[in-house]
Amino acid sequence: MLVNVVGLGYIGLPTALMIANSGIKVVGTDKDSKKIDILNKNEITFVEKGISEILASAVERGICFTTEYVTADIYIVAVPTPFNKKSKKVVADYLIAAVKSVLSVCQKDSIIVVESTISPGTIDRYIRPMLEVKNEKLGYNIELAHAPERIIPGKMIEELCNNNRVIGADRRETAEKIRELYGKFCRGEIVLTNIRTAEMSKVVENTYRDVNIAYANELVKICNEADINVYELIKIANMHPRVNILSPGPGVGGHCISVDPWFLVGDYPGLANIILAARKINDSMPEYVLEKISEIMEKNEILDVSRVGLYGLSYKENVDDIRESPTLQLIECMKKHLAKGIKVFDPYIKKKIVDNQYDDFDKFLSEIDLLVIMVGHSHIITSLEKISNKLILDTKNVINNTSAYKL
Ligand code: SAJ
Repeated sequence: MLVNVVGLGYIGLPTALMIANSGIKVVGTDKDSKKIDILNKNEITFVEKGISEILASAVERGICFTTEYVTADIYIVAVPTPFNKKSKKVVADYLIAAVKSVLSVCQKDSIIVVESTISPGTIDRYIRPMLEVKNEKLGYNIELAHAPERIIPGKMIEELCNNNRVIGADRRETAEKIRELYGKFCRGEIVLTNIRTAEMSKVVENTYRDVNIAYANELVKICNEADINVYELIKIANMHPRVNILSPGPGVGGHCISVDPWFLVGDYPGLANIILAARKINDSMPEYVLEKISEIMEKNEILDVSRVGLYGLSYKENVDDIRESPTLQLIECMKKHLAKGIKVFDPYIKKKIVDNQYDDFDKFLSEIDLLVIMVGHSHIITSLEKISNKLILDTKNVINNTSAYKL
């Protein structure tokens, strides 16, 4: 059997490597030739625990990386599916283009598995009609399946092996074949359903988390008004056997949780009310941090915003992914207020993304009076001595310094 994994990003690459390591022949395809060059030098394209090791062993087992699509038995398509910020709907262009390319090379009875996150109904709307044309025209029997990923950056490999997953397909037999493939590396339970339910399950799971984070973020605002320590409150509430409140923070980033709920809002505008409210609360958090910064500056007579440093640019701890990052949202917000000069440091981001971005932590610290922890990278937790004499706003509640301001 040959599997062609299309799209070698955060999901496609680890998936391709796991399948190759299970002994199946895999070709990884990506249209980005620079990425392919890097992978062909056996180097990784993003930071993730354990990925170098599984890349090395997959290479030993013969995985190939190319910009070409190949004739295979099963295709796994894991290309980006951005969303249109205005219409709040999924942009399926990359997915459509990838499937079109697959259809130009695939054989009679191939199965195309879509892993990319999509809004419910996307496969029926855009992908199924393309297949039907090909099947009818050539007498082919190409089948579709949807196997949305659930892995969390920072623990991708572990979760690829252990998470339960869902596979949606039109025919039970097709779903069974895909279950067999994923079962080669996934020890979790793999349930089978139809394509629409599989599409919806992914979006619903991420929306569930967004709504729960929004609840924590709303609580922080209420507690600040009520003069109650939100962290102590959450700890107490979570002692209840059926309560599990998440942690407030400077906003919700990443390409999933901050995006997927919009698919439901976009498709069901009159119905997705809690979901929309949650999105608005989470999107308001970078501005809330900005207000806090301004209060602290005033209280401590810091007159110049260039004496303030944001720690962390990635969307969350210990990853180098900056998509929809709260820090970037905060910087955008500052631009609206015409405030310039805030300094930024992230140990995971070497490439220059924003103005006044430092690559040397000590230099960064020496040039600021107020340190704002936006991301709780392990690095900051092991640098406590270096920041002990700093004024700190810890938006992630990661340090145990009682004099630090919290959200
Ligand atoms: N966050 C909070 N408070 C919390 C938890 C998270 O503010 O208590 C923030 C994070 O700092 C980050 C954002 O939310 O900015 C999202 O981080 P995350 O760790 O909750 O999730 P992701 O985006 O890294 O991964 C999610 C996961 N989905 C769920 O947990 C339901 C993952 O399983 C999915 O595979 C992934 O989205 C995806 O690709 O869809």
